[in-house]
Amino acid sequence: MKLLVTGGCGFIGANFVRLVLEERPEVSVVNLDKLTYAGNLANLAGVDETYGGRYRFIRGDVCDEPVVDGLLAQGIDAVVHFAAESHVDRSIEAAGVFIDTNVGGTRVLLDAAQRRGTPRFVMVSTDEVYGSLGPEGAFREDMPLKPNSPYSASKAAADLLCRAYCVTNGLPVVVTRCSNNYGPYQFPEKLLPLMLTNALEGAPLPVYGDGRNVRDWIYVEDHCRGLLRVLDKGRPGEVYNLGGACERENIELVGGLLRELARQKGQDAEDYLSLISFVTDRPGHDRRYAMDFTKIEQELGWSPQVDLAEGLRRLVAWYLDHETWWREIKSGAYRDYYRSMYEGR
Ligand code: NAD
Ligand code: TDX
Repeated sequence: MKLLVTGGCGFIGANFVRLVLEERPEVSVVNLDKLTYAGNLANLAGVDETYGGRYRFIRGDVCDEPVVDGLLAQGIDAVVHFAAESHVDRSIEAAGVFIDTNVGGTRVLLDAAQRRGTPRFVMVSTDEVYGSLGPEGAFREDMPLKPNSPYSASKAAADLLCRAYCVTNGLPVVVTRCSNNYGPYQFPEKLLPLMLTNALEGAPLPVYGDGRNVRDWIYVEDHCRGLLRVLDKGRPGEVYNLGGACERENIELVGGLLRELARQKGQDAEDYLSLISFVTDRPGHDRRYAMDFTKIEQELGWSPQVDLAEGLRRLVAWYLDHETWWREIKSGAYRDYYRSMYEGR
């Protein structure tokens, strides 16, 4: 089986590529990634050597029609589409690239898949398309989409384009909507790796608003295993919610993270907790997300396996063990390296 993974050099994509190559010897992966600020070849370090013949990296843009069409013309059995601009705060500052990549890029992929008869297409969407919940209840797949940020609006547009191509053209697309991921290789602009690496640097930990916004947290490996399940058995035209069954207020989550960090470092948690600083809220900040993932549980037999305590243990251990990885990102050294590596290509 030959998979086209888009955005495989990002956080979830890299975890997915590693999992597939490790557990599916019959699968080969073509990874199309533009290497934006969030794409990092170091996320797949060692993969070429370990899985040599089964992995190919192509630096390219999902918005580039000839490149995408050329790849799908080579006979791809399934597309797993991760590539996106993924950070809500950046979308508030500048929405253009979110529309270009998340909406335009998805359209390019769908058209090429249609033209080339690609038999399977998994669209990796997000819980943020549903908008914000009150204190009770959870998102279900049949709820209306009410995105509140330019990021979530662009993901909702892409998600609905998938639906339209399936209904109108019969393209076999399956959409997944997952909650907040955490784990190895997450870019340190997102809440948990930002707090963790700032704490290690002794820098302030900016908690937005009152810190009581609620997210549902899922360990990235659980998400990737769910995506594999959907790839194998998801029904075309269907949407599947995935979640971690782990709702936490941000301030509680950050406290848990810092206590775990202190434990692993043999330090006083107060040294880290004292770095927390409440800052101006994110505009349009969704108050609460929670997922009802009964459908994928019942239909495909998937449920999350890693609880928060275990996930935070793994997370902290990984970042402590991969200090060079995150320090290079924070220093900007890796951007300079790519610029020189790909200059003129
Ligand atoms: P990320 O920002 O870490 O990685 C995105 C990757 O896409 C990078 O490698 C980047 O170089 C690549 N990319 C961006 N624009 C591209 C383009 N035009 N052409 C080719 N490649 C391009 O993102 P992530 O957190 O790994 O998220 C991956 C996907 O999962 C996204 O679609 C996101 O919306 C979705 N998602 C993320 C979460 C989460 O908690 N992080 C939750 C649910 C869904
Ligand atoms: O510095 C911060 N301080 C803070 O309080 C940051 C970066 C975030 N926050 C808050 C905002 C959110 O309530 O923490 C929560 C999580 O924020 P992010 O890590 O930015 O994630 P979120 O906005 O919830 O979106 C994430 O989950 C869904 C991913 O970035 C998306 O790509 C995914 O679709």
